Amino acid sequence: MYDKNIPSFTLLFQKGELIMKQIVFTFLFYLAASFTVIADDRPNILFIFTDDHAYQAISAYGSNRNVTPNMDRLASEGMRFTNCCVTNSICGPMRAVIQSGKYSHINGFKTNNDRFNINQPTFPKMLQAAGYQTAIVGKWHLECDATPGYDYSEVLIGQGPYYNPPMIRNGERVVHSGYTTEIITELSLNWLKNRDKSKPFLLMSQHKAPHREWDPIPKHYDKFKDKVFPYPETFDDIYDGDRRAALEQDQSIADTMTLRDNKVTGGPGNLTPEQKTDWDKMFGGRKAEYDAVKNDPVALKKWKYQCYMKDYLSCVDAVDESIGQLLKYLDDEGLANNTIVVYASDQGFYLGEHGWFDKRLMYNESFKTPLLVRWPEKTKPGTVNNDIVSLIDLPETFLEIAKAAIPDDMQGRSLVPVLEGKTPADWRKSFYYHYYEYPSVHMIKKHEGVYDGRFKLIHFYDDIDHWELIDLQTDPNELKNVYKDSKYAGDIKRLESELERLRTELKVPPLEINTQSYLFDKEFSTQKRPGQQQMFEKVRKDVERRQEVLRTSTSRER
Ligand SMILES: [Ca+2]
Repeated sequence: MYDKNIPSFTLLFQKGELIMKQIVFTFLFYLAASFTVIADDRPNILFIFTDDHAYQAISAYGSNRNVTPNMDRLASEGMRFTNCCVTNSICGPMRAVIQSGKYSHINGFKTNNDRFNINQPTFPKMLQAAGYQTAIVGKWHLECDATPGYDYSEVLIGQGPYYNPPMIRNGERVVHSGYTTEIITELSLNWLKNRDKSKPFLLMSQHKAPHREWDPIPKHYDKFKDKVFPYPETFDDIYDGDRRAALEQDQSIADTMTLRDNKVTGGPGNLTPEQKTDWDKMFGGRKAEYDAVKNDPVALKKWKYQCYMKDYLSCVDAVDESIGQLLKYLDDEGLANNTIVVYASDQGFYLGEHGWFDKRLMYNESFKTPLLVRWPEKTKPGTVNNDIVSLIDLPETFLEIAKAAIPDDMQGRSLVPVLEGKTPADWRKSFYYHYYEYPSVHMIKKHEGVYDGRFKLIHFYDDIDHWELIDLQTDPNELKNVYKDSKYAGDIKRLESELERLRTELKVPPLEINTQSYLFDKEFSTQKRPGQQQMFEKVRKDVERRQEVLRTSTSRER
């Protein structure tokens, strides 16, 4: 390529120029490359997740029991969703849904007794491959030790305790001392401070709180210790109106809530002497209070509820404080504008509605969950969204935000247009639900159902074959099954075919009905369900008593 006639010194000069050009090009290339990294302005994702946090316990959702200034801040600076549904109202399975973007029957984690197969595709793995720095801190609860997809993980073991939690940090066991909510906050902040600042991040900061048994610390408990909480409208529900599963549950404040739940006996087994002193200061008086009401069922139920609210809301208070600290970090570091902050709970919870605690059912308090999203660059502050959305939409939302490909077999839908205030015209108008864990703790029957914004058609199956239709327009508290009311025949037909359409679309296999099933009211036998005698016996006694209340109330009406 060089002219043979050119004198050698000229050739040398040309060669030198070429080398120089190469050096300059290489320098510019690396400069450009490093500039590309610096200029990776894809938004950060801060996902703050809790366990069993009822929307009724957030002031932005109208709580009449507590105030949550930092959650409210997310609502006033972002979007509050009023209609966020869960696919299966229980802890581990909902976490698996978020990891995989798929319903329980596809991702394989249907009940808390299952294990999540972590080898399947998950959205954090995809974000990591797309150049995000990924971290998870706190409750994992997928019953598998490995956490692939995360550059950093420090997770609780199983449910994890409220105090002094052992955790698994990148595969190694470590033990912390202190209050778990505060430890999770501190670990989250530490990771944020020490992260690789050249990459956008995903941080999942996942609390154990406010899961049962609702163990607070004095700093938060003192705020509530003398408060008297209002009772929900349905506190004294007697489960009439043809609601079999409601009648036959084992999650009532009256019958199921334990003395440990109410801090009369027991407590965390791993407290330091100082923590034990604080604990006794908080709860030393509970035994005498209990003794004063224990022989009066009406007074006892109310007292248990008051204890429950004090303890539960103290745990929520600690979470709210945690959110405040994380938001402050984003403010201080100038990250608030380019970080999408999502707050959600793995499902809703009963705070005395229907006389219950816990979750699992397709009724509103456990089927709906809080969802607050702040995204300053896209979402108008203070907006309220009523579309039917779900936690199953989050993985696709995060992938779209990260400009990563969304796999075809994920079963939610990205919320990005919704967050931009432009809900697509073909957004879902109905939603499929399925709960599987029975017989098990709380004895909530297996059920599936469809929700269309006004109605819920629910099929309880396994040891019963019971259908319910709830008309939320006339019955917002869900106290009456109108399935047998002929005036709804057309609605039932429409909802049945919608249920079938969704089952097909979502690839739901035929219902697994236990062939060794028993009929609750005909043959209450424990022999066909070995190993669960005690649970069945307890529920049988509770149900007999409830049926007596029902008979008495019906005869009074006559
Ligand atoms: Ca939960």
